[in-house]
Amino acid sequence: MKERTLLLIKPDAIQRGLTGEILARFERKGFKIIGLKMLHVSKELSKEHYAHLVDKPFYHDLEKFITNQPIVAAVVEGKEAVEVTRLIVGPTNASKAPGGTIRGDFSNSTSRNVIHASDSKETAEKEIKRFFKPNELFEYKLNETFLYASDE
Ligand code: IDP
Ligand code: MG
Repeated sequence: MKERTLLLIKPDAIQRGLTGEILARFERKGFKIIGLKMLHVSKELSKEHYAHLVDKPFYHDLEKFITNQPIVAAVVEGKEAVEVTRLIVGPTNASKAPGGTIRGDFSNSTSRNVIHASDSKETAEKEIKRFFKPNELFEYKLNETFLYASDE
């Protein structure tokens, strides 16, 4: 059940020097990083990515926050990547996120919750295309027999 999903390390995490720590958690779990880059999010890209939130009262702050400083975007691949990365990330309101999750360990806020992860397989496909061109994604071999059995 190999899947791909999109992660965005948000400006608050970059500013706080958490980029390496956050990426390390996905590597240690056994995910393969197949795309990685730093970029500035434009207002247009923000409106597309957060289309489900543009009418919310907090959208103006969210857009300002996400477009003001660079982010790091990553595509990770592995078993049940969409669901498992959401578990590693934790719930949106980081104040209520359990310890051991990224949001639980590094944030006490909903609006500055350090990371984005796609919320479904369909969203992941769209979001990966939104942030990465095909030639920015890399195929390479890892010896996955150390991660899980071939029938898992
Ligand atoms: P998610 O990031 O856990 O998928 P979404 O509901 O998709 O959560 O919201 C996207 C982002 O918008 C959140 O991560 C957070 O930064 C921001 N956001 C969502 N709800 C609120 C809110 O009630 N107040 C402030 N910011 C919010
Ligand atoms: Mg979301």
